[in-house]
Amino acid sequence: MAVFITFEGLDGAGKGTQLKLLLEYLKQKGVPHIFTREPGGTPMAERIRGIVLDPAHAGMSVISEALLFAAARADHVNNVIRPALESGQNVICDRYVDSSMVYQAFAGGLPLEFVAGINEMATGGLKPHRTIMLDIPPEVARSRRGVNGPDRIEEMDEWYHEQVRQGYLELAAAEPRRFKVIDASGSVEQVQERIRMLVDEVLPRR
Ligand code: T5A
Repeated sequence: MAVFITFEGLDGAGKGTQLKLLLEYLKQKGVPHIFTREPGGTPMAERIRGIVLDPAHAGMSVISEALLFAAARADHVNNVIRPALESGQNVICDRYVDSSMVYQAFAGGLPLEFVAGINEMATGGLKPHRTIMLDIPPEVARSRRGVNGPDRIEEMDEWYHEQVRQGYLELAAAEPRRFKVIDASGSVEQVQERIRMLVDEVLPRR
């Protein structure tokens, strides 16, 4: 059976850097996989990504955010993630439902049950086998963030990003077998080594 592995963390935690290295590793090992991301992964979901992250939409309410992320996710799960898993491809995904739980509920203030409920509908209850969160303090994440100018959510204040981090740690404590937290303040190589161990643990034996 193929596995579904998701990556989480604050903006700038280093997911992009680490995922690139992980994908090279999986390719070298000959592990069948696809890589995808949220928000996005299908043409429709990529268009929603453009809307929801656009700094021009500064006044967007958190409820609109939650519904847009869930709408994008429903399309992504139905058209990319489930078909890949059913055809035996392991799925590596940059962000998933946990991002909505921490950004829109823990930090955004929506009730946790509401965000969990719309995502249950959107995904048909599909959960990752493993989630790896790259953990760094918000100030380190901010200092690492891109040169391309912040998106709408990156522009939120330090308090917001601290709530996101605390939300992740609570989710990890509630589901320790699925949800692993890695200290991402180490070197790129150290973090990658830990990621590979956690991924190898859940990959199907061949
Ligand atoms: N969102 C998303 C929600 O609110 N709800 C949802 O349901 C979903 C799905 C998406 C945004 O949408 C929000 C969350 C996000 O705000 P995104 O465009 O997908 O955002 O981007 P991010 O996930 O935020 O990723 P970024 O590209 O901003 O950052 P990364 O990928 O975490 O970091 P990366 O690898 O680009 O690294 C940043 C810099 O740090 C350096 C890198 O070289 C790079 O310069 N770096 C290191 N430096 C020192 N030591 C290390 N170990 C380093 N690792 C990386």
